[in-house]
Amino acid sequence: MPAAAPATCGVSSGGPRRSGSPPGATHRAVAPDPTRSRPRIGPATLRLTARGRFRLRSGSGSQGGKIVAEGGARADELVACLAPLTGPEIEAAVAAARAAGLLPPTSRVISVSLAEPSRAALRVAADRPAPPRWAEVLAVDPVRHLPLEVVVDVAGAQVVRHREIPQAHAPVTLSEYRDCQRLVRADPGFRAGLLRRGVADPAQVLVEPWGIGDFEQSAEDPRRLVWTLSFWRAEPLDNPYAKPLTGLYCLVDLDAMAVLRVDDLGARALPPGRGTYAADQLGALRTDLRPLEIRQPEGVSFGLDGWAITWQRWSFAVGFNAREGMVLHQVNYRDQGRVRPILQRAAVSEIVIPYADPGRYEGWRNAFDIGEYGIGIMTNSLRLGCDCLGEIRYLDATLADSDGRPYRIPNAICLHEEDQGLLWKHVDGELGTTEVRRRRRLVVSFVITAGNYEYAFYWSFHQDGTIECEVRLTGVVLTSAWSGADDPPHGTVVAPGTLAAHHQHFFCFRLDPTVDGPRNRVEEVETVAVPPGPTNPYGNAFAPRRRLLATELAARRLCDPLHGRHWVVSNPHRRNALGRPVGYRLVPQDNVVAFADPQSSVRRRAGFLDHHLWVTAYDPDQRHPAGEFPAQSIGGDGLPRWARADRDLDDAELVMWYVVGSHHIPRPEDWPVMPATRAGFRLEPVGFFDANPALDVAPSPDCESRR
Ligand SMILES: [Cu+2]
Repeated sequence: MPAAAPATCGVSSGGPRRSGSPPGATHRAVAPDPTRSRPRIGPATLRLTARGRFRLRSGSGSQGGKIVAEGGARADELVACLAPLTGPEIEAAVAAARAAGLLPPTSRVISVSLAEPSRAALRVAADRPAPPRWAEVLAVDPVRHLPLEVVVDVAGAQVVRHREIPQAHAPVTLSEYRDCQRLVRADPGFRAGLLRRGVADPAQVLVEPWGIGDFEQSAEDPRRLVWTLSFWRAEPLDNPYAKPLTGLYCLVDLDAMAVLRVDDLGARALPPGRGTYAADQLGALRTDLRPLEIRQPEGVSFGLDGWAITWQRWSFAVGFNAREGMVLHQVNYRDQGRVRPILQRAAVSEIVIPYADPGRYEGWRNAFDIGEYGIGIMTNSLRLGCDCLGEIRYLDATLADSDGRPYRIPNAICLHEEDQGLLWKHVDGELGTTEVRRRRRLVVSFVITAGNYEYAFYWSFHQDGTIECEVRLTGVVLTSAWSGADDPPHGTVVAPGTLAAHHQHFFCFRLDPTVDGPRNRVEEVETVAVPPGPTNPYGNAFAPRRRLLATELAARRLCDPLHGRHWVVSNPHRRNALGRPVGYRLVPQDNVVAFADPQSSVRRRAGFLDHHLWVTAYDPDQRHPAGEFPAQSIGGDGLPRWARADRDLDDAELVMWYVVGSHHIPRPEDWPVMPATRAGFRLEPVGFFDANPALDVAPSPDCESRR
């Protein structure tokens, strides 16, 4: 949305913190032992300079050093530019917007986020100050039914620009979600429906407001509508999804905060179970597991300063906003003293869950968790439990509530290292030697709760140059009461009287590649068999086939695992020691097509589901694959619209959009809480290095190579 790139950039209110004072708490499995001295992997630290800027200094190992961004800019300053807004910055931005009369008293704040500098603005020369910090205040005027956007220069408390956005429906705010729940519980018509189902106490009813999409409303209707599903805790500690109050629905006007209609399609018998999964409710638990400790007696091997992270040869910055949750910025790899950029930015940018039940209201269940709500606001505080193990550092997130006041999510982002088995190995039988290296990875993660579901996002950095993105899906499946056949066509009976509809989870990741520089190209690579003949006399030959994705329409692609299809993003201006362009490849893992009809509401509104890969020319205004405001959209916006421009992609600033589908035909084992399943992709170097970049990983001290 920042249309004009900031011209210059002075940072510092809200920049990274001083080294040695990580912003979150530390969870230690084992206290560090300062008396032991093993070679460290070499964290680097950022120091606050007298000018209020940040300079990277080497850690105790040999791998620290100043980060240099593409174009020679000071990456440490740029990292500070990209840090999320602080509480005081949020307050200052909202105050400036109010003082300018741009936030009416009745307005509700949706989010206050950093207006990120464009790529052009970040390519500042080393001798120029970094871009200014701008805040983007997004609010809704419920009286005029309009989203409002105000961009504020934080340091100067000046409004840079503002706009009203007609014909758009703003996402649901946190307070609206809760107000809607209270409103429905208090509604006489809803209460009458509860009584018809034997439910006397509305306080024990879970009401879930769902986006209404383009159902029940004309495109011209500016009101913000949701509809509600409801579930009952028969006992205070029960799993509410065990008793779905199927057939009872409310239509709510969020702007007026009024129930428009209660539809009771008739009560269905409630399932008998309680869906219990809490440890203190289950009775006897297993007692045959002995302790398994993750010990890092000398502490972590990564460097963390504010939002800047270094580990092994990697450096990057973490951001956070209300819509996308965690964002990665400026992912670089230091290779033989040279800092080489790989990604400018990476984040999940939309999540859509189409459900397959064609019932009267069940067919409306098409959640857009990012565009309709925002997953930053759904982010868990990881203070409790064991989401990560070992020596952990946390980062807190700061967001704005519906009144524009900052609030904190303590321990929103988790950083930790993991041993991941074998990195590489070879036994030379003739020499009798064994060389083996353990694989360690740095994992940066956050977890959200989206109603019944949990999504845990893990970005992992490996010693061999691989970047891995994994989503783990867990939580509770969405249920309906069911009294029909045992083998329903659109779902699975997961417990007596409990139907979990078939559905799919789609995650659209936005990746801004900068492989060894800003201008890249993308090729599709798949393997084909060579026809038998004079050049293939034994019929055994096969070979990869490369095809340049030269324009946006040509770059809309589906996965094809049967031919090993993947996509290589490369820099035609940089070659490796073998004379080939340096590159990274996007390697799909399990994926699936969307099964909803192409003309269905969800397919029209989430047009990006038509393809697994999209590549577009970089445009800082093109940020969200289903458009800026997918709530109640009629479709057509976002990637399908942008790609119609069919811009040239060869040797250009690019954005890659990768859509991962997780197909979910529920099974009884998914009840009452689902074992985590996985979806994701990898980014692997392909000719980016001249040889295995992990050759210099030292053998583990306890596993020395032996002759
Ligand atoms: Cu699922």
